[in-house]
Amino acid sequence: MSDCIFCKIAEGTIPSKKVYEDEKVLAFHDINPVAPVHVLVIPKKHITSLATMEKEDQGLIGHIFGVIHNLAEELKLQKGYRVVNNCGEEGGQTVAHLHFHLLGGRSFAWPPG
Ligand code: DGP
Repeated sequence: MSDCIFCKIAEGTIPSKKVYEDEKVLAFHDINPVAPVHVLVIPKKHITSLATMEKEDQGLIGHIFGVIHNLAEELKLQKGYRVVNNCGEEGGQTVAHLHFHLLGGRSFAWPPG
């Protein structure tokens, strides 16, 4: 999608601080971190949200969770971490390209605000 900021990050036309990349997935530091570790993990393919994903994307999303598992180990989050997906307007999604927040390095409260 030509006007999607995360597509531009995925193709490298907007810079990011990458922590992982493969053929299908990119992980990079959030520009506005809310925890000592705050990484965004995205599919390179444009998927607007979990609400609009296709059945064919299920394997890709499973792969993303494998990447998150590995990143949590590499980033030494053995005390625990949180994975967040904000979906749609009421879910608090501000960028319309599927992404998962990997948050760690501090304790988190529940329920979220
Ligand atoms: P969400 O509210 O779940 O849609 O989160 C979007 C996140 O994306 C938010 O934490 C800030 C981050 N973000 C927005 N624009 C950029 C950018 O240009 N670069 C990076 N690294 N992060 C961005």
